[in-house]
Amino acid sequence: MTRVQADPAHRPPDWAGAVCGGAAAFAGLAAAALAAAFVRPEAAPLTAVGGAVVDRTPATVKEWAVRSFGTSDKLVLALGVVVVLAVLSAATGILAVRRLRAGCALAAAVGLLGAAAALGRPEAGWKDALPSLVAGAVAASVLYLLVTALRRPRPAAGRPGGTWPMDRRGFGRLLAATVTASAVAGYAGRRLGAHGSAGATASRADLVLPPPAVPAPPVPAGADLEVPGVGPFVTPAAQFYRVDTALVVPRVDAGSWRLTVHGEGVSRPLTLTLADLLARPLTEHDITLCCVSNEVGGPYVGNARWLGARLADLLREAGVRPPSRGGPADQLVARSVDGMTIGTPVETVMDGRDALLAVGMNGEPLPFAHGFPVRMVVPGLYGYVSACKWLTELRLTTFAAYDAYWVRRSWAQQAPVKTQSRIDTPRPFSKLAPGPVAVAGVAWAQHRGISRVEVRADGGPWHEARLGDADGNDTWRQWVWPWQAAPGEHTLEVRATDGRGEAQTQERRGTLPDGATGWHSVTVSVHA
Ligand SMILES: Nc1nc2c(c(=O)[nH]1)N[C@H]1C(S)=C(S)[C@@H](COP(=O)(O)O)O[C@H]1N2
Ligand SMILES: [Mo]
Repeated sequence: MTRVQADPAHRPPDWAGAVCGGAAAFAGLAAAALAAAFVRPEAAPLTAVGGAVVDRTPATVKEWAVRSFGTSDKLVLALGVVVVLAVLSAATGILAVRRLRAGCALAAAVGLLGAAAALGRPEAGWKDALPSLVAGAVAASVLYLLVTALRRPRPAAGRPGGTWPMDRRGFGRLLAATVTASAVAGYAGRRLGAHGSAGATASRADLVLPPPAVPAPPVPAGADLEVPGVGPFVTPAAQFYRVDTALVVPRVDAGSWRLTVHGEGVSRPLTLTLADLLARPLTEHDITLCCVSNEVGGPYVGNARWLGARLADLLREAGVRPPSRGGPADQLVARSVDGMTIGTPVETVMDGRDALLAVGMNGEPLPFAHGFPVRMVVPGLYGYVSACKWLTELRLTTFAAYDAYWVRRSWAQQAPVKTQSRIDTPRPFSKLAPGPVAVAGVAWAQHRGISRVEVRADGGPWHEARLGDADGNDTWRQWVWPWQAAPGEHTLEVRATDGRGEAQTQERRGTLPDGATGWHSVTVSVHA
C-alpha cells in the first residue's frame, strides 16, 4: 500500500474532530487509570478533579447539593465532571481538525489542569501529578494520530494524492483500535488498583476484635418499639448514613496503620499500631451519630454499638491535661489518611464521656466506608467536629491557632448536637384511612438524653408520646403516639425535651453554621 500524504486543504468535518477528541480523552483516562494503579486511586484525574471541586465548593452550594441529591451527590458530581470533560474533549478535537498543534496542546493542557487538581488535594505528593500528566500526553498523542489519519484522503486509483472524503475505512480501523486498546488499558488499571487494596481487604477480614473490657449493657428490650415505618433501634452498618468528602473510599491496611499523638502539652508523644490499640482495655458503648448537614426531619443520623479505646485515657497517658486542669491545648485535631481534619474540644473529650477511638461497629470491624481501621466517635458532637474516619494523627493545638477543614468552609468551630425529633411514620403526603394511626419516629439529644416527646395535630394541644426505653444518654429514643385520624388534610408536628428539661426550639434555622433547628412536621391526607 502506498502512503498517501495528508492534504491540509481538506478540513475534516467538526463531528469527526469531536469523535477524535472523545477517543483521545478516553485513551488518556485509560492510561491514567493504569498509572493511578501505581500511585494511588485518589490520583486518577477524574477523582482528583472531583475532589478539588469538593474542596472548593462553598458551604451553601454543598448544602444545596446534599439537599437536592442526598447521598447521590457524589454520583452527580462525577457525572458533572464527566460531562465537562466530554464537552472539553469534543472542543479539543474540533480545534485539532482546524489547527492540529493547538488542539494537541489543549489536550495536554487539560492534563496539566488535572495534575494541578491532584497536587492541590490534601495529603498529595508529587507522584499524584503523574496520572494526569500521562493522561494529557496520551490524549495529545492519540489526538495527533487520529486527526492526521482523518486528514489523509482516500486512496484512489489513478489520482495522485487520492480523493476526498477521507479514508473512512483506514480511519475507522484506527479509531476502533484506539478505543479497544484504551478499554483494555483502563480495565487493567482498574484490576491492578483493586489488587493494590487487596492487602487492606485481607487485613480487615483477618481482624479479630477483642472482647470489651467494659461491655455495654444489652440494649433494653423496650428500646425498639417496632412500629412499622420506623427503622431499627440499632442501625445496621449497611444502612448507616455515610457523609464524607472521599470520592474513593480509603482502604487502609490494618498492618501498616499508625496513630501518632503529639502537639502542645503532649509530654509523651505516642505512636501506636493497631495491635497496640487493641491491647488496651476496650469500651463498648452505644452512640447515635448525626451530621450537621442534616435538615430537620433529615436522614443523616444513625445509632450503632461502637467498640473502642477510650480517647481520654490515651491522651492522659500522653501527658495531656484539659484546659480546666491547666492544659495549654483546647483543640484536638484529628487527621485522616485522606487529609480530612476534624477539630474537637479537648475539654469535651476528657470530661468523662465515652469518647472512643473506635475499631468496631455493631460487633464487626469498622466497614471501610465508616473508617476502617480506626475512627473517632464522641457522644454529643456532630460528626464534622468529632467523628474522624480513617484516623491517623491526633494533634493538640488551640482553636485560636488552627481551623479544621469544615471550619475553613464556614462551619462553626464547635458544634454540640442540637435536640431534634423526627416523624418517620406516617410519611409526608401519605394517604391514610380514618381511624387509629401510629405516629412514630425518633428523637435525639446525645449526652443529654431525651426525657419527653410531644406530638400535636393541626396546631392543637400537645400530646405526650410513649417513649422507647432509654439506652443510656448517648443514643436516640424511639417514640409513638396513637392518633385518631379524621377525614381531611392534617399536619402533624413533633417536639422533644432533653434530659436536662430543655425543650427543642421551634425557631427554624438552616444547617449552617452549627446545625438545623425547628420542629419537624408532616402533612397527610385522610379519607375513607
Ligand atoms: N476522614 C473523614 N472523616 C469524616 C468525614 C470526612 O469527610 N472524612 N466526615 C465527617 C462527617 S461530616 C460526618 S457526619 C461523619 C459521618 O460518619 P459516617 O459516614 O460513618 O456516618 O464522619 C465524619 N468523619
Ligand atoms: Mo457531617
